Amino acid sequence: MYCNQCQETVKGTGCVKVGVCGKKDNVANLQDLLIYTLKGISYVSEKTGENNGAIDRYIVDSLFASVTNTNFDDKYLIENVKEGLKLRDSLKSKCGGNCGQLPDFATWNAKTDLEILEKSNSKEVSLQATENEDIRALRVTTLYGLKGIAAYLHHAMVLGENSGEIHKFIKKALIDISDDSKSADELTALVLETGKYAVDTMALLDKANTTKYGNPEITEVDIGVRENPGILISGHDLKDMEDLLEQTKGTGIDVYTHSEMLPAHYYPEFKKYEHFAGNYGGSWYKQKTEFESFNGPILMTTNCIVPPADSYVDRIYTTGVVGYPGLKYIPTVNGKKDFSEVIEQAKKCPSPVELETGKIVGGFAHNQVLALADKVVDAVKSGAIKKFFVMAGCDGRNSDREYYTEFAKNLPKDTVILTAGCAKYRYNKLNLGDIGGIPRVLDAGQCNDCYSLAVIALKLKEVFELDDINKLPIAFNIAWYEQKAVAVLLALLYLGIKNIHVGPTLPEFLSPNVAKVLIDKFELGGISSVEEDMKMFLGE
Ligand code: FS2
Ligand code: SF4
Repeated sequence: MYCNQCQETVKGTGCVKVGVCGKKDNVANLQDLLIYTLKGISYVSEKTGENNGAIDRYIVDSLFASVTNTNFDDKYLIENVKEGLKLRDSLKSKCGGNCGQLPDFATWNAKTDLEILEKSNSKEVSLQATENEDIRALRVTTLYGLKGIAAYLHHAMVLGENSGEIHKFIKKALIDISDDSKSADELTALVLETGKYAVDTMALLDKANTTKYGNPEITEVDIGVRENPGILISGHDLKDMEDLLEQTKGTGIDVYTHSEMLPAHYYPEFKKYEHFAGNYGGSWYKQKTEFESFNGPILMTTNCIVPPADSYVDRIYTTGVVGYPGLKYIPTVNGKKDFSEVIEQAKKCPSPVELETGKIVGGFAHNQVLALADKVVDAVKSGAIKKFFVMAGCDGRNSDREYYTEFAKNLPKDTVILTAGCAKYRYNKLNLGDIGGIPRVLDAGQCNDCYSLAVIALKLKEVFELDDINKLPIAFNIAWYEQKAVAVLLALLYLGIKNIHVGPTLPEFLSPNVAKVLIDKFELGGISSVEEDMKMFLGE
Protein backbone atom coordinates (compact mmCIF):
# COMPACT_ATOMS: atom_id res chain seq x y z
CA MET A 1 0.00 0.00 0.00
CA TYR A 2 0.91 3.60 -0.38
CA CYS A 3 -1.52 6.30 0.70
CA ASN A 4 -0.90 10.00 1.22
CA GLN A 5 -4.37 11.38 0.70
CA CYS A 6 -4.98 12.87 4.15
CA GLN A 7 -3.24 15.28 6.49
CA GLU A 8 -2.35 12.55 8.98
CA THR A 9 -0.32 10.52 6.51
CA VAL A 10 2.99 9.41 7.93
CA LYS A 11 5.03 12.49 7.16
CA GLY A 12 7.33 12.51 4.19
CA THR A 13 6.70 8.92 3.22
CA GLY A 14 2.93 8.29 3.22
CA CYS A 15 1.27 5.35 4.96
CA VAL A 16 2.93 2.16 3.71
CA LYS A 17 2.14 -0.67 6.09
CA VAL A 18 -1.10 0.40 7.70
CA GLY A 19 -2.87 3.74 7.71
CA VAL A 20 -2.79 6.06 10.70
CA CYS A 21 -6.57 5.96 10.10
CA GLY A 22 -6.54 2.18 10.57
CA LYS A 23 -6.78 1.33 6.87
CA LYS A 24 -5.09 -1.98 6.10
CA ASP A 25 -2.86 -2.50 3.09
CA ASN A 26 -5.34 -4.70 1.20
CA VAL A 27 -8.05 -2.05 1.61
CA ALA A 28 -5.72 0.73 0.43
CA ASN A 29 -4.78 -1.33 -2.63
CA LEU A 30 -8.42 -2.16 -3.38
CA GLN A 31 -9.32 1.52 -3.18
CA ASP A 32 -6.61 2.24 -5.75
CA LEU A 33 -7.97 -0.57 -7.93
CA LEU A 34 -11.43 0.93 -7.63
CA ILE A 35 -10.07 4.23 -8.96
CA TYR A 36 -8.33 2.29 -11.76
CA THR A 37 -11.68 0.67 -12.57
CA LEU A 38 -13.35 4.10 -12.68
CA LYS A 39 -10.71 5.27 -15.15
CA GLY A 40 -11.55 2.30 -17.36
CA ILE A 41 -15.30 3.00 -17.22
CA SER A 42 -14.76 6.71 -17.98
CA TYR A 43 -12.46 5.89 -20.87
CA VAL A 44 -14.84 3.39 -22.47
CA SER A 45 -17.78 5.70 -21.86
CA GLU A 46 -16.04 8.49 -23.75
CA LYS A 47 -14.83 6.19 -26.50
CA THR A 48 -18.29 4.77 -27.15
CA GLY A 49 -20.24 7.93 -26.38
CA GLU A 50 -22.36 5.75 -24.11
CA ASN A 51 -23.37 6.76 -20.64
CA ASN A 52 -26.21 6.34 -18.20
CA GLY A 53 -27.34 7.28 -14.71
CA ALA A 54 -26.21 3.96 -13.21
CA ILE A 55 -22.65 4.62 -14.37
CA ASP A 56 -22.63 8.15 -13.00
CA ARG A 57 -23.98 6.99 -9.66
CA TYR A 58 -21.47 4.15 -9.52
CA ILE A 59 -18.53 6.49 -10.19
CA VAL A 60 -19.69 9.01 -7.59
CA ASP A 61 -20.31 6.41 -4.88
CA SER A 62 -17.03 4.62 -5.56
CA LEU A 63 -15.02 7.84 -5.32
CA PHE A 64 -16.85 8.66 -2.09
CA ALA A 65 -16.16 5.20 -0.65
CA SER A 66 -12.43 5.83 -1.09
CA VAL A 67 -12.42 9.06 0.95
CA THR A 68 -10.52 8.85 4.24
CA ASN A 69 -12.45 7.18 7.09
CA THR A 70 -15.35 6.12 4.90
CA ASN A 71 -15.02 2.48 3.94
CA PHE A 72 -12.63 -0.04 5.49
CA ASP A 73 -14.42 -3.14 4.19
CA ASP A 74 -12.38 -5.24 1.74
CA LYS A 75 -15.40 -7.36 0.77
CA TYR A 76 -17.43 -4.27 -0.12
CA LEU A 77 -14.55 -3.00 -2.25
CA ILE A 78 -14.09 -6.32 -4.06
CA GLU A 79 -17.81 -6.46 -4.89
CA ASN A 80 -17.65 -2.86 -6.03
CA VAL A 81 -14.75 -3.57 -8.39
CA LYS A 82 -16.68 -6.54 -9.84
CA GLU A 83 -19.71 -4.33 -10.43
CA GLY A 84 -17.48 -1.76 -12.12
CA LEU A 85 -16.02 -4.33 -14.48
CA LYS A 86 -19.52 -5.41 -15.47
CA LEU A 87 -20.58 -1.82 -16.10
CA ARG A 88 -17.43 -1.17 -18.15
CA ASP A 89 -17.90 -4.29 -20.25
CA SER A 90 -21.57 -3.56 -20.83
CA LEU A 91 -20.45 -0.22 -22.28
CA LYS A 92 -17.86 -1.99 -24.44
CA SER A 93 -20.53 -4.19 -25.96
CA LYS A 94 -21.94 -1.01 -27.52
CA CYS A 95 -19.03 -0.87 -29.93
CA GLY A 96 -19.61 -4.44 -31.02
CA GLY A 97 -16.29 -5.72 -29.67
CA ASN A 98 -14.38 -3.24 -31.82
CA CYS A 99 -13.48 -0.37 -29.54
CA GLY A 100 -9.98 -0.08 -31.02
CA GLN A 101 -6.80 0.02 -28.96
CA LEU A 102 -7.66 0.27 -25.29
CA PRO A 103 -5.39 0.86 -22.28
CA ASP A 104 -5.05 -1.76 -19.55
CA PHE A 105 -7.61 -0.16 -17.21
CA ALA A 106 -10.20 -0.60 -19.95
CA THR A 107 -9.32 -4.23 -20.72
CA TRP A 108 -8.11 -6.03 -17.58
CA ASN A 109 -10.43 -8.52 -16.02
CA ALA A 110 -10.61 -10.90 -13.09
CA LYS A 111 -12.62 -14.03 -12.49
CA THR A 112 -11.95 -14.52 -8.79
CA ASP A 113 -11.51 -12.45 -5.65
CA LEU A 114 -7.91 -13.58 -5.55
CA GLU A 115 -7.29 -12.20 -9.04
CA ILE A 116 -8.82 -8.91 -7.98
CA LEU A 117 -6.52 -8.80 -4.94
CA GLU A 118 -3.51 -9.63 -7.12
CA LYS A 119 -4.39 -6.89 -9.57
CA SER A 120 -4.86 -4.40 -6.71
CA ASN A 121 -1.28 -5.09 -5.71
CA SER A 122 0.20 -4.43 -9.14
CA LYS A 123 2.42 -1.49 -9.99
CA GLU A 124 0.22 0.00 -12.73
CA VAL A 125 -2.72 0.33 -10.34
CA SER A 126 -0.80 2.28 -7.71
CA LEU A 127 -1.31 6.03 -7.65
CA GLN A 128 2.47 6.14 -7.37
CA ALA A 129 2.91 4.59 -10.81
CA THR A 130 3.56 8.04 -12.32
CA GLU A 131 7.30 8.57 -12.09
CA ASN A 132 7.52 12.33 -12.60
CA GLU A 133 6.74 13.75 -9.16
CA ASP A 134 5.13 16.94 -10.47
CA ILE A 135 2.83 15.13 -12.87
CA ARG A 136 2.00 12.68 -10.07
CA ALA A 137 1.24 15.53 -7.67
CA LEU A 138 -1.06 17.25 -10.17
CA ARG A 139 -2.82 13.99 -10.93
CA VAL A 140 -3.48 13.09 -7.31
CA THR A 141 -4.47 16.64 -6.39
CA THR A 142 -7.13 16.44 -9.08
CA LEU A 143 -8.16 12.96 -7.95
CA TYR A 144 -8.49 13.97 -4.29
CA GLY A 145 -10.51 17.01 -5.34
CA LEU A 146 -12.76 14.68 -7.34
CA LYS A 147 -13.26 12.49 -4.27
CA GLY A 148 -14.47 15.53 -2.34
CA ILE A 149 -16.73 16.61 -5.20
CA ALA A 150 -18.16 13.09 -5.41
CA ALA A 151 -19.02 13.09 -1.70
CA TYR A 152 -20.96 16.32 -2.04
CA LEU A 153 -22.59 15.27 -5.30
CA HIS A 154 -23.71 12.03 -3.66
CA HIS A 155 -25.56 14.01 -0.98
CA ALA A 156 -27.17 16.30 -3.55
CA MET A 157 -28.30 13.27 -5.58
CA VAL A 158 -29.81 11.59 -2.52
CA LEU A 159 -31.97 14.70 -2.17
CA GLY A 160 -33.01 14.67 -5.82
CA GLU A 161 -30.61 17.24 -7.32
CA ASN A 162 -28.21 16.26 -10.07
CA SER A 163 -25.94 17.73 -12.72
CA GLY A 164 -24.91 16.09 -15.97
CA GLU A 165 -22.16 18.70 -16.33
CA ILE A 166 -20.49 17.68 -13.07
CA HIS A 167 -20.67 13.97 -13.93
CA LYS A 168 -19.19 14.76 -17.34
CA PHE A 169 -16.32 16.65 -15.75
CA ILE A 170 -15.58 13.84 -13.28
CA LYS A 171 -15.23 11.33 -16.15
CA LYS A 172 -13.17 13.71 -18.26
CA ALA A 173 -10.85 14.41 -15.32
CA LEU A 174 -10.43 10.69 -14.58
CA ILE A 175 -9.33 10.22 -18.19
CA ASP A 176 -7.05 13.26 -18.19
CA ILE A 177 -5.18 12.13 -15.06
CA SER A 178 -4.45 8.84 -16.83
CA ASP A 179 -3.32 10.44 -20.09
CA ASP A 180 0.45 10.51 -20.51
CA SER A 181 0.18 13.17 -23.21
CA LYS A 182 -1.11 15.77 -20.74
CA SER A 183 1.57 18.29 -19.83
CA ALA A 184 2.16 19.81 -16.41
CA ASP A 185 0.52 23.03 -17.62
CA GLU A 186 -2.55 21.18 -18.82
CA LEU A 187 -2.79 19.29 -15.54
CA THR A 188 -2.38 22.53 -13.57
CA ALA A 189 -5.34 23.91 -15.52
CA LEU A 190 -7.24 20.72 -14.68
CA VAL A 191 -6.55 21.22 -10.96
CA LEU A 192 -8.05 24.70 -11.19
CA GLU A 193 -10.98 23.44 -13.24
CA THR A 194 -11.61 20.92 -10.45
CA GLY A 195 -12.03 23.95 -8.19
CA LYS A 196 -14.72 25.33 -10.49
CA TYR A 197 -16.65 22.08 -10.30
CA ALA A 198 -16.17 21.96 -6.53
CA VAL A 199 -17.92 25.35 -6.35
CA ASP A 200 -20.71 24.12 -8.62
CA THR A 201 -21.16 20.95 -6.58
CA MET A 202 -21.27 22.75 -3.25
CA ALA A 203 -23.80 25.19 -4.74
CA LEU A 204 -25.89 22.23 -5.93
CA LEU A 205 -25.77 20.62 -2.49
CA ASP A 206 -26.66 23.93 -0.86
CA LYS A 207 -29.69 24.11 -3.14
CA ALA A 208 -30.62 20.50 -2.33
CA ASN A 209 -30.34 21.02 1.44
CA THR A 210 -32.13 24.35 1.61
CA THR A 211 -34.90 23.38 -0.81
CA LYS A 212 -35.70 20.32 1.23
CA TYR A 213 -35.02 21.48 4.78
CA GLY A 214 -35.18 25.29 4.64
CA ASN A 215 -32.44 27.83 5.17
CA PRO A 216 -30.31 27.33 8.29
CA GLU A 217 -31.18 29.90 10.96
CA ILE A 218 -29.64 31.01 14.25
CA THR A 219 -30.10 28.09 16.63
CA GLU A 220 -29.08 27.22 20.15
CA VAL A 221 -28.19 23.56 20.38
CA ASP A 222 -28.29 21.75 23.71
CA ILE A 223 -25.06 19.88 24.47
CA GLY A 224 -26.36 18.14 27.60
CA VAL A 225 -28.44 14.96 27.75
CA ARG A 226 -32.00 13.96 28.56
CA GLU A 227 -33.29 10.96 30.46
CA ASN A 228 -34.52 8.80 27.59
CA PRO A 229 -32.32 6.31 25.76
CA GLY A 230 -30.89 7.80 22.60
CA ILE A 231 -29.57 7.17 19.11
CA LEU A 232 -26.50 9.08 18.01
CA ILE A 233 -26.23 10.00 14.34
CA SER A 234 -22.97 11.12 12.74
CA GLY A 235 -21.69 11.99 9.28
CA HIS A 236 -23.18 14.39 6.74
CA ASP A 237 -26.29 12.72 5.29
CA LEU A 238 -29.34 14.88 5.99
CA LYS A 239 -31.73 12.42 4.31
CA ASP A 240 -30.69 9.76 6.83
CA MET A 241 -31.21 12.39 9.53
CA GLU A 242 -34.75 13.01 8.32
CA ASP A 243 -35.59 9.32 8.01
CA LEU A 244 -34.25 8.54 11.46
CA LEU A 245 -36.21 11.41 13.05
CA GLU A 246 -39.38 10.28 11.30
CA GLN A 247 -38.96 6.65 12.31
CA THR A 248 -38.15 7.45 15.95
CA LYS A 249 -41.23 9.68 16.42
CA GLY A 250 -43.29 8.49 19.39
CA THR A 251 -40.88 5.67 20.30
CA GLY A 252 -39.52 7.27 23.49
CA ILE A 253 -36.07 7.44 21.92
CA ASP A 254 -34.22 10.73 21.68
CA VAL A 255 -31.94 11.50 18.75
CA TYR A 256 -28.60 13.27 19.19
CA THR A 257 -26.11 14.47 16.60
CA HIS A 258 -22.37 13.85 16.68
CA SER A 259 -19.56 15.73 14.92
CA GLU A 260 -20.52 16.87 11.39
CA MET A 261 -24.22 16.15 11.95
CA LEU A 262 -24.50 19.03 14.46
CA PRO A 263 -25.62 21.51 11.76
CA ALA A 264 -28.78 19.45 11.15
CA HIS A 265 -30.18 21.36 14.15
CA TYR A 266 -29.94 24.61 12.19
CA TYR A 267 -32.47 23.57 9.53
CA PRO A 268 -36.09 24.66 10.17
CA GLU A 269 -37.48 21.35 8.94
CA PHE A 270 -35.79 19.38 11.73
CA LYS A 271 -36.96 21.68 14.50
CA LYS A 272 -40.42 20.18 14.54
CA TYR A 273 -39.14 16.97 16.12
CA GLU A 274 -39.40 17.23 19.90
CA HIS A 275 -37.20 14.19 20.39
CA PHE A 276 -34.33 15.81 18.46
CA ALA A 277 -32.47 16.31 21.72
CA GLY A 278 -29.16 18.00 20.97
CA ASN A 279 -25.53 17.39 20.11
CA TYR A 280 -23.41 14.88 22.00
CA GLY A 281 -19.65 15.30 22.20
CA GLY A 282 -17.18 16.81 19.81
CA SER A 283 -15.47 16.03 16.56
CA TRP A 284 -15.00 12.70 14.83
CA TYR A 285 -11.69 11.66 16.37
CA LYS A 286 -13.22 11.60 19.87
CA GLN A 287 -15.65 8.84 18.96
CA LYS A 288 -13.81 6.07 20.80
CA THR A 289 -14.60 7.59 24.19
CA GLU A 290 -17.79 9.43 23.31
CA PHE A 291 -19.49 6.48 21.61
CA GLU A 292 -18.73 4.38 24.65
CA SER A 293 -20.33 6.82 27.10
CA PHE A 294 -23.28 7.49 24.81
CA ASN A 295 -24.59 4.02 25.73
CA GLY A 296 -27.04 3.76 22.82
CA PRO A 297 -26.72 2.83 19.15
CA ILE A 298 -24.72 4.99 16.78
CA LEU A 299 -25.46 5.46 13.08
CA MET A 300 -22.55 6.44 10.81
CA THR A 301 -24.00 7.96 7.65
CA THR A 302 -20.65 9.01 6.10
CA ASN A 303 -17.07 9.56 7.17
CA CYS A 304 -15.47 9.89 9.59
CA ILE A 305 -15.66 6.43 11.14
CA VAL A 306 -12.66 5.14 13.06
CA PRO A 307 -12.01 1.47 13.84
CA PRO A 308 -14.55 0.83 16.62
CA ALA A 309 -13.65 -0.11 20.18
CA ASP A 310 -15.02 -3.35 21.69
CA SER A 311 -17.12 -1.33 24.14
CA TYR A 312 -19.56 -0.22 21.43
CA VAL A 313 -18.84 -2.48 18.45
CA ASP A 314 -22.21 -4.20 18.90
CA ARG A 315 -24.15 -0.93 18.75
CA ILE A 316 -22.57 0.91 15.82
CA TYR A 317 -24.28 0.77 12.41
CA THR A 318 -23.10 1.92 9.01
CA THR A 319 -25.15 2.95 6.00
CA GLY A 320 -24.69 4.46 2.53
CA VAL A 321 -21.10 4.14 1.30
CA VAL A 322 -19.71 3.70 4.82
CA GLY A 323 -18.32 0.28 5.64
CA TYR A 324 -16.33 -1.49 8.30
CA PRO A 325 -15.87 -5.27 8.48
CA GLY A 326 -18.21 -6.94 10.93
CA LEU A 327 -20.42 -3.91 11.62
CA LYS A 328 -24.17 -3.98 11.04
CA TYR A 329 -25.20 -2.24 7.82
CA ILE A 330 -28.53 -0.57 7.02
CA PRO A 331 -29.19 -0.99 3.29
CA THR A 332 -31.46 1.01 1.02
CA VAL A 333 -34.35 -1.18 -0.08
CA ASN A 334 -36.74 0.16 -2.74
CA GLY A 335 -35.39 3.64 -2.10
CA LYS A 336 -35.96 3.44 1.67
CA LYS A 337 -33.93 2.72 4.80
CA ASP A 338 -35.44 0.86 7.70
CA PHE A 339 -33.90 1.87 11.03
CA SER A 340 -36.16 -0.35 13.17
CA GLU A 341 -33.26 -2.59 14.27
CA VAL A 342 -31.39 0.49 15.53
CA ILE A 343 -34.51 1.76 17.31
CA GLU A 344 -35.24 -1.60 18.94
CA GLN A 345 -31.68 -1.79 20.23
CA ALA A 346 -31.90 1.78 21.58
CA LYS A 347 -34.96 0.84 23.65
CA LYS A 348 -32.85 -1.67 25.57
CA CYS A 349 -29.95 0.72 26.24
CA PRO A 350 -29.32 3.05 29.17
CA SER A 351 -29.55 6.79 28.51
CA PRO A 352 -26.35 8.65 27.60
CA VAL A 353 -23.82 9.70 30.21
CA GLU A 354 -23.68 13.49 30.47
CA LEU A 355 -20.42 14.90 29.13
CA GLU A 356 -21.19 18.60 29.42
CA THR A 357 -24.09 20.99 29.82
CA GLY A 358 -25.13 24.20 28.13
CA LYS A 359 -25.73 25.31 24.59
CA ILE A 360 -23.80 26.20 21.48
CA VAL A 361 -25.00 28.58 18.79
CA GLY A 362 -24.86 28.07 15.04
CA GLY A 363 -26.84 28.42 11.84
CA PHE A 364 -24.94 31.25 10.18
CA ALA A 365 -25.17 30.03 6.62
CA HIS A 366 -25.44 32.59 3.82
CA ASN A 367 -29.16 33.31 4.07
CA GLN A 368 -29.01 33.99 7.80
CA VAL A 369 -25.86 36.12 7.61
CA LEU A 370 -27.23 38.10 4.67
CA ALA A 371 -30.39 38.73 6.71
CA LEU A 372 -28.07 40.33 9.27
CA ALA A 373 -26.05 42.10 6.56
CA ASP A 374 -26.95 45.63 7.67
CA LYS A 375 -25.82 44.91 11.21
CA VAL A 376 -22.61 43.27 10.00
CA VAL A 377 -21.82 46.08 7.54
CA ASP A 378 -22.46 48.73 10.21
CA ALA A 379 -20.17 46.90 12.62
CA VAL A 380 -17.41 46.85 9.98
CA LYS A 381 -17.93 50.50 9.05
CA SER A 382 -17.91 51.63 12.69
CA GLY A 383 -14.74 49.63 13.33
CA ALA A 384 -16.48 47.36 15.89
CA ILE A 385 -15.46 44.43 13.63
CA LYS A 386 -11.92 44.85 12.31
CA LYS A 387 -11.47 41.53 10.62
CA PHE A 388 -13.13 38.20 9.83
CA PHE A 389 -11.16 34.98 10.09
CA VAL A 390 -12.34 32.05 8.04
CA MET A 391 -11.26 29.09 10.16
CA ALA A 392 -13.21 26.37 8.41
CA GLY A 393 -12.36 22.81 7.43
CA CYS A 394 -11.56 19.68 9.37
CA ASP A 395 -10.46 18.61 12.80
CA GLY A 396 -7.99 15.80 13.41
CA ARG A 397 -6.35 13.71 16.09
CA ASN A 398 -2.98 15.32 16.37
CA SER A 399 -2.12 17.58 19.26
CA ASP A 400 -0.68 20.19 16.88
CA ARG A 401 -4.30 21.16 16.15
CA GLU A 402 -4.35 22.80 19.59
CA TYR A 403 -2.93 25.65 17.52
CA TYR A 404 -6.46 26.44 16.33
CA THR A 405 -7.85 26.64 19.86
CA GLU A 406 -5.02 28.92 20.90
CA PHE A 407 -5.35 30.99 17.76
CA ALA A 408 -9.09 31.50 18.39
CA LYS A 409 -8.48 32.39 22.04
CA ASN A 410 -5.79 34.90 21.12
CA LEU A 411 -7.67 36.69 18.37
CA PRO A 412 -8.40 40.34 19.22
CA LYS A 413 -11.93 40.91 20.52
CA ASP A 414 -12.85 42.97 17.45
CA THR A 415 -12.54 39.95 15.16
CA VAL A 416 -15.13 37.35 14.12
CA ILE A 417 -14.49 33.72 13.19
CA LEU A 418 -16.43 32.33 10.23
CA THR A 419 -16.41 28.56 10.42
CA ALA A 420 -17.84 25.42 8.83
CA GLY A 421 -16.92 21.75 9.06
CA CYS A 422 -15.67 19.80 12.06
CA ALA A 423 -12.76 22.25 12.49
CA LYS A 424 -15.18 24.28 14.63
CA TYR A 425 -14.87 21.90 17.57
CA ARG A 426 -11.47 23.38 18.35
CA TYR A 427 -13.15 26.68 19.43
CA ASN A 428 -16.95 26.52 19.34
CA LYS A 429 -17.28 25.97 23.09
CA LEU A 430 -14.89 28.72 24.17
CA ASN A 431 -17.55 31.37 24.83
CA LEU A 432 -15.72 34.03 22.86
CA GLY A 433 -18.60 36.48 23.32
CA ASP A 434 -20.20 38.75 20.76
CA ILE A 435 -19.79 42.10 19.06
CA GLY A 436 -22.98 44.12 19.37
CA GLY A 437 -25.04 40.94 19.37
CA ILE A 438 -23.06 39.26 16.55
CA PRO A 439 -21.44 36.11 18.01
CA ARG A 440 -17.67 35.98 17.54
CA VAL A 441 -17.91 32.44 16.17
CA LEU A 442 -20.35 32.18 13.27
CA ASP A 443 -20.86 28.54 12.33
CA ALA A 444 -22.30 28.09 8.82
CA GLY A 445 -22.62 24.31 9.07
CA GLN A 446 -20.89 21.24 7.63
CA CYS A 447 -17.66 21.34 5.61
CA ASN A 448 -19.68 21.71 2.38
CA ASP A 449 -21.18 24.87 3.86
CA CYS A 450 -17.83 26.54 3.22
CA TYR A 451 -19.82 27.43 0.12
CA SER A 452 -21.86 29.71 2.38
CA LEU A 453 -18.71 31.44 3.56
CA ALA A 454 -17.75 32.11 -0.06
CA VAL A 455 -21.25 33.49 -0.80
CA ILE A 456 -20.98 35.76 2.26
CA ALA A 457 -17.55 37.00 1.15
CA LEU A 458 -18.81 37.70 -2.38
CA LYS A 459 -21.80 39.59 -0.98
CA LEU A 460 -19.58 41.71 1.28
CA LYS A 461 -17.37 42.50 -1.71
CA GLU A 462 -20.48 43.78 -3.51
CA VAL A 463 -21.75 45.78 -0.51
CA PHE A 464 -18.38 47.43 0.02
CA GLU A 465 -18.12 48.03 -3.75
CA LEU A 466 -14.70 46.40 -4.01
CA ASP A 467 -13.19 45.24 -7.29
CA ASP A 468 -11.29 42.37 -5.67
CA ILE A 469 -12.46 39.89 -3.03
CA ASN A 470 -8.95 39.98 -1.56
CA LYS A 471 -9.47 43.61 -0.48
CA LEU A 472 -12.05 42.53 2.10
CA PRO A 473 -11.00 42.42 5.75
CA ILE A 474 -11.09 38.61 5.68
CA ALA A 475 -8.21 36.26 6.47
CA PHE A 476 -8.22 32.54 5.69
CA ASN A 477 -6.67 30.18 8.22
CA ILE A 478 -8.03 26.82 7.12
CA ALA A 479 -7.54 23.39 8.69
CA TRP A 480 -7.64 20.35 6.46
CA TYR A 481 -7.75 16.60 6.99
CA GLU A 482 -9.40 14.65 4.19
CA GLN A 483 -10.29 15.03 0.52
CA LYS A 484 -13.46 17.09 0.92
CA ALA A 485 -11.16 19.78 2.30
CA VAL A 486 -9.05 19.43 -0.85
CA ALA A 487 -12.18 20.14 -2.91
CA VAL A 488 -13.02 23.11 -0.67
CA LEU A 489 -9.49 24.51 -1.00
CA LEU A 490 -9.56 24.19 -4.79
CA ALA A 491 -12.98 25.90 -4.78
CA LEU A 492 -11.60 28.86 -2.82
CA LEU A 493 -8.64 29.13 -5.20
CA TYR A 494 -10.98 29.03 -8.17
CA LEU A 495 -12.96 31.92 -6.63
CA GLY A 496 -9.75 33.94 -6.72
CA ILE A 497 -9.12 34.02 -2.99
CA LYS A 498 -5.46 34.55 -2.23
CA ASN A 499 -3.27 34.25 0.83
CA ILE A 500 -5.08 31.21 2.20
CA HIS A 501 -3.13 29.57 5.00
CA VAL A 502 -3.56 25.83 5.32
CA GLY A 503 -2.59 23.71 8.29
CA PRO A 504 -1.58 22.05 10.42
CA THR A 505 0.72 21.00 7.53
CA LEU A 506 0.59 21.55 3.79
CA PRO A 507 -0.53 18.48 1.82
CA GLU A 508 2.25 15.93 1.54
CA PHE A 509 1.04 14.96 -1.93
CA LEU A 510 2.09 18.33 -3.39
CA SER A 511 5.56 18.10 -4.92
CA PRO A 512 7.87 21.04 -4.14
CA ASN A 513 7.32 22.45 -7.65
CA VAL A 514 3.54 22.14 -7.51
CA ALA A 515 3.50 23.70 -4.04
CA LYS A 516 5.62 26.54 -5.43
CA VAL A 517 3.13 27.19 -8.24
CA LEU A 518 0.31 27.47 -5.67
CA ILE A 519 2.44 29.68 -3.43
CA ASP A 520 3.46 31.98 -6.30
CA LYS A 521 0.09 32.16 -8.01
CA PHE A 522 -2.24 32.17 -4.99
CA GLU A 523 0.08 33.17 -2.14
CA LEU A 524 -0.91 29.91 -0.46
CA GLY A 525 0.83 29.48 2.87
CA GLY A 526 1.18 27.17 5.83
CA ILE A 527 1.04 28.01 9.52
CA SER A 528 3.77 28.56 12.10
CA SER A 529 3.24 29.64 15.72
CA VAL A 530 0.08 31.35 16.97
CA GLU A 531 2.12 34.44 17.85
CA GLU A 532 3.86 34.71 14.48
CA ASP A 533 0.71 34.00 12.51
CA MET A 534 -1.35 36.47 14.51
CA LYS A 535 1.15 39.21 13.64
CA MET A 536 1.19 38.15 10.01
CA PHE A 537 -2.63 38.05 9.67
CA LEU A 538 -3.11 41.34 11.52
CA GLY A 539 -0.36 43.02 9.52
CA GLU A 540 1.63 43.98 12.61
FE1 FS2 B 1 -14.76 16.27 9.46
FE2 FS2 B 1 -14.51 13.98 8.70
FE3 FS2 B 1 -16.70 17.17 6.91
FE4 FS2 B 1 -14.44 15.71 6.90
S1 FS2 B 1 -16.09 14.58 10.15
S2 FS2 B 1 -12.91 15.51 8.64
O1 FS2 B 1 -15.29 13.94 6.99
O2 FS2 B 1 -15.96 16.05 5.77
O3 FS2 B 1 -15.29 17.50 7.82
FE1 SF4 C 1 -2.74 7.19 5.82
FE2 SF4 C 1 -4.61 9.11 5.59
FE3 SF4 C 1 -4.34 7.25 3.69
FE4 SF4 C 1 -5.38 6.63 6.09
S1 SF4 C 1 -6.26 8.01 4.53
S2 SF4 C 1 -3.86 5.43 4.93
S3 SF4 C 1 -4.10 7.94 7.43
S4 SF4 C 1 -2.84 8.82 4.26
